[in-house]
Amino acid sequence: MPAASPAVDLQVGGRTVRLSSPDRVYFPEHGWTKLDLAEYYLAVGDGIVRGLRERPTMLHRFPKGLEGGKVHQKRLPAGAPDWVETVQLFFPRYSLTADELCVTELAQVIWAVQMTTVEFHPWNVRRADVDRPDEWRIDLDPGPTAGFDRVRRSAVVAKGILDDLGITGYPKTSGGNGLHIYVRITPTWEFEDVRRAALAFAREVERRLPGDVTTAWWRKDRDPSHVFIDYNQNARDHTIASAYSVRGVPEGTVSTPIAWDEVDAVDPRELTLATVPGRFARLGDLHARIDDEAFDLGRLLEWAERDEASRPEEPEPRTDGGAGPAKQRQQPRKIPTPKPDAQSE
Ligand SMILES: [Mn+2]
Repeated sequence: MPAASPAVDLQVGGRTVRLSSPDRVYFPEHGWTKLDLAEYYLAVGDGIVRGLRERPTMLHRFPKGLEGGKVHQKRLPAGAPDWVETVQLFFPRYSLTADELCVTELAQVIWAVQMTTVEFHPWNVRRADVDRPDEWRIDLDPGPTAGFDRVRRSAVVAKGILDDLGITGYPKTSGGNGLHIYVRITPTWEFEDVRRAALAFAREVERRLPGDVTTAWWRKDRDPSHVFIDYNQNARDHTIASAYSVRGVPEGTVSTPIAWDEVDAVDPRELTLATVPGRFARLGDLHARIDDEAFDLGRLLEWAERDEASRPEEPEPRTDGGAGPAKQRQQPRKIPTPKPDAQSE
């Protein structure tokens, strides 16, 4: 047995990040190591920083590689250098605060990799206002027997509705079986209104594609061959993997920005930490313009009001940040209690 590999020093934008155990295998099926992971993030540096910039970010850490199990970590790991920035969040349900990683430069991403992070899960807010999302996330989750063709069709219809609204959406693979579409919005509305807008949008997709799409929250109410549009990803304390985040799965897939004209042909399984750097070098960041314009949810909130007048209220997930009064949360109302990410990929 060779001795443990010596640490390597990585130069990242004027910082030095020491990477310990660089030869530790994280992805056994491919033999990809911790150093391979760090080099992946260096190769897509502008992209991963754009996906995380100034957002509270939860870390999915794998201290012993994928085979050793995952740690979901809100708080910044101990021992961070002073240039690793954080943002403090308050979790009313526990009356606790947590200082989460808040990326402003690539070296902080690489430091998180040193701390065994594989996946980055940012909030849909930035630190300037952690109560008002600046990102609406359209999460297309295929049911267990839904083929990817259904996801493609759902995405194309979603794009058509966005076009009708004059809104630009930015698609990416989820790194699993689904697709995400991100929309930059003005940080004007609180989580609940963003969620209402997201539900109204999802219902419009469902109206146009009733044979492919569902918005039913309860799994038992869903056709497993349909695509669920998970509007609750826009609720407080729900996070999904960022653009360019590697996923902690044996294939090392990456949540990868794509162009709209790739929706019909993309094979998400081919977008991995081994292939995405070459693609990034060729195409650049396909989400590079996401911050150019922020959109308004006014029309969607009108749709929400219309829907709410004619349909029963959809359940809200209980989260760490549940905003309602305590007595309301204690009512024996049948509300879902997903852990963040529990029903998503
Ligand atoms: Mn999803």
